[in-house]
Amino acid sequence: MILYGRDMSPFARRVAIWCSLQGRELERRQLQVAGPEWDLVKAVNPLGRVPALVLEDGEVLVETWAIIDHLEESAPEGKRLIPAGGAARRAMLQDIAYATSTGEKVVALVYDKVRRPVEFHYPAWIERLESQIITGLRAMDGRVPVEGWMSGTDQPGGGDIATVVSAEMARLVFPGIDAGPLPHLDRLIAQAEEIPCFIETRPKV
Ligand SMILES: N[C@@H](CCC(=O)N[C@@H](CS)C(=O)NCC(=O)O)C(=O)O
Repeated sequence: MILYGRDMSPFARRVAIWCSLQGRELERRQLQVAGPEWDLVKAVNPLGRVPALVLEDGEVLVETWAIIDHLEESAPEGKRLIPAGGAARRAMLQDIAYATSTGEKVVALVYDKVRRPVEFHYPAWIERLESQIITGLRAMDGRVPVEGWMSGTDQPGGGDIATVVSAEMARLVFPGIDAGPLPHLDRLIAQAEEIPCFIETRPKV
């Protein structure tokens, strides 16, 4: 399979880590959606967005949730990263939801604060995004257990992946955003950073 999207994208990085933890072979195309490489992304996803995953038979999947759905459905029982049902599944999907929503706000802030020329900044909107990132990070911290993985098993699950990539992205790109102490997130990130696929995909700013 071929994954389009850089590790700087928390969405693409999530798919890359997911594939790795499931033991899948993955070729990477670390293309930037802003700039001249956009045409190469559009050739795969007409909307010019990442991640896009090209399957072995050439079929293209877009949107992280749809890609993850395929990875989960096609994985053998012991390799699935989301529980099959019940309260555990519901909780993990909410872990993913909080982390993904926060990640979306971080990406929005990149476009509205970093990429948009200063004369076109809308300060009230930037302030709103920053406050959502802060409350999002705090909500994520509150969902991380005191020890172990959010999955409740001896290995990271889908919620752990989503939480770590969104929190790391927020810190790497906007180190000035102060959400106060986030001890559980700090611990989870440190734990994840002992696993090769988290280290290898850590974006370099
Ligand atoms: N809802 C999408 C969001 C993906 C997303 O926002 N990707 C960004 C890069 S981090 C992108 O492609 N931005 C370019 C654009 O939306 O035009 C998903 O979950 O896959």
